[in-house]
Amino acid sequence: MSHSSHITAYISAGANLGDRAAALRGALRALGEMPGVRVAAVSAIYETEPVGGVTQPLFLNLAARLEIAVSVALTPEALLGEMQRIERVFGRGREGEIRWGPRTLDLDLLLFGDERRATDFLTLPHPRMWERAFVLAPLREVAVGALREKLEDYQPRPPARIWRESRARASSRAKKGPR
Ligand code: A4P
Ligand code: MG
Repeated sequence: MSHSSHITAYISAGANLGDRAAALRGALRALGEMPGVRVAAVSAIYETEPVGGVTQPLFLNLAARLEIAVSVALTPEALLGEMQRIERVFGRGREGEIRWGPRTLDLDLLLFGDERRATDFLTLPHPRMWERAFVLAPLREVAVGALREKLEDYQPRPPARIWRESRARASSRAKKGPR
């Protein structure tokens, strides 16, 4: 139970082409298969309006908390490299992508412990995470510790209040919960 035995990292995942939910699930599975990486918590899937000006289909977005064993000495750069490999696996054979345009899978590394980076390859914390409801709403569900406190009072502001939960998740909740 020692808090020093693992590093907590947060990722966000988005998809708006193809079988979006399958890409998100596949990405989580692939991350969980990395040595020393445990997918400790996964948010609901949110269906969100595209942000960034390009006319494109709705996204599915989720966030996850990862626990990374200190013993494997995984660097944030190595984790992002693996995330990009996973993106390529799920993007294979799809049409070319434009920045902020449609994609079969986009994985962003939001936070990796207290690490800070400011390179083109990797910026930590993720520079745009605090502006984006499609990141913060799911992140709020999986955050622990100081991040959880920081997000506790987070309320999406218009025009960011634009998501709804995916139908699949909403109906599984409806089954479990009271009417
Ligand atoms: N990079 C640097 N820091 C990071 C980091 N912390 N995590 C570099 C991930 N990547 C990081 O990323 C572009 C470059 O950022 C890479 O070379 C990487 O090394 P990319 O994923 O290849 O390209 P992108 O996603 O098209 O660009 P960008 O700037 O990352 O876009 P965003 O910010 O990811 O936004 N609307 C909704 N509703 N939902 C979405 O998920 N996503 C985007 C993409 C736009 N609008 C959206 C959504
Ligand atoms: Mg990205």
